[in-house]
Amino acid sequence: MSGIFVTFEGIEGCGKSTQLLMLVDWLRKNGYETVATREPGGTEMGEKIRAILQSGNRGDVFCIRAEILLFEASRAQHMEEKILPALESGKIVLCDRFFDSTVVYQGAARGIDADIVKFLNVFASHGRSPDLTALIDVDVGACFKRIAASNRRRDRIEQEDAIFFEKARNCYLKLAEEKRFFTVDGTASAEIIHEKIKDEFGRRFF
Ligand code: T5A
Repeated sequence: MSGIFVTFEGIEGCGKSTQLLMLVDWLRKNGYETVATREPGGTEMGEKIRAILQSGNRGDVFCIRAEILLFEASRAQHMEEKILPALESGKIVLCDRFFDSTVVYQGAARGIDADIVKFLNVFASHGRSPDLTALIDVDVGACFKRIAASNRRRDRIEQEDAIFFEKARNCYLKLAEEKRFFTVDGTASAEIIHEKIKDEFGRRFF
């Protein structure tokens, strides 16, 4: 039996982690075996790669080819060790970011050729795409305010400027024309967004 693979995407601070947790909670309460995970990370190796990717500051010597390969290395391990086995055993997998983040951040925002990004994404993901991707859309200014309000250190990528995140957001909105996506206005309350995602999930899979 094949499980269901759902990913959550959006620029920093859009509220995707909040929504993922709310959906996990709802699914588990309704008796569905659900795995919650994230990228980069999700495995022991992936979490070490995540620490490398997020440490340091914007502008540190960190070549973009090395950066994309680290995201893909984390993904390859994640697919093989955690996501594919869970899907093969019929579970629902909810993942905070997946290969659309690479299209958006390393492709559109950093400028790596789209065909190279696509090739690496297919290779690392074993050609498995999400069944549904929830895009939580919030404008860059509002996201910056949320991050500032959270009072935590901005990681290396979060230190990028508004132009970088505008490119990322525009690319997300373009990607979201695909049927796989469900776009929701992330400026509504967390409860309203959750209702919408839950309805869409039910409509597609139940
Ligand atoms: N990356 C990742 C790449 O460059 N390439 C890749 O291939 C991949 C996989 C990962 C970083 O790596 C990059 C992108 C990222 O820079 P991450 O762990 O996903 O980072 O971190 P962020 O995107 O920065 O995620 P955050 O956890 O900071 O933000 P979320 O998940 O968008 O938002 P969340 O839910 O934590 O909420 C942020 C704040 O907003 C509030 C929350 O309480 C919190 O304070 N909030 C709301 N406020 C008002 N209204 C709502 N509806 C709200 N929902 C949440």
